[in-house]
Amino acid sequence: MSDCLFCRILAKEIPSRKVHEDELTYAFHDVNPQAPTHVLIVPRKHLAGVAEMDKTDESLCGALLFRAKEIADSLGLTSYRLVFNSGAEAGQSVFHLHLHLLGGRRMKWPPG
Ligand code: DGP
Repeated sequence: MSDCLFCRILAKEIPSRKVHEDELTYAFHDVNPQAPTHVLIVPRKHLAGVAEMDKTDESLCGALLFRAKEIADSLGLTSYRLVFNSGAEAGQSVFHLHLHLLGGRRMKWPPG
């Protein structure tokens, strides 16, 4: 989608700091990090968010989660938080499905 920010990052029209890529996913550092490590894992397929997934996206969802675990391992993180913001009221600002991987500092719970 030409008007989607993360599709444009995937197309390399907008630069990003790559962490990992494979046939299904692309991972890069968040431009506005909320922790010493803040990586976004996105599917190459455009989906607006969690709410737009359907049954056919079940394995893609698993791939995002497993990729996050592999990236955390590769970065030496033993404690980290994984977040999907779903919908504007939950804090979603970019409407291309993405998983936040945050680590490197103590985090509060509940997040607020
Ligand atoms: P969310 O609020 O859950 O939709 O998260 C979107 C994240 O995307 C937010 O943490 C900031 C990040 N972000 C927005 N624009 C850019 C960009 O151009 N480059 C990168 N690397 N990250 C971006």
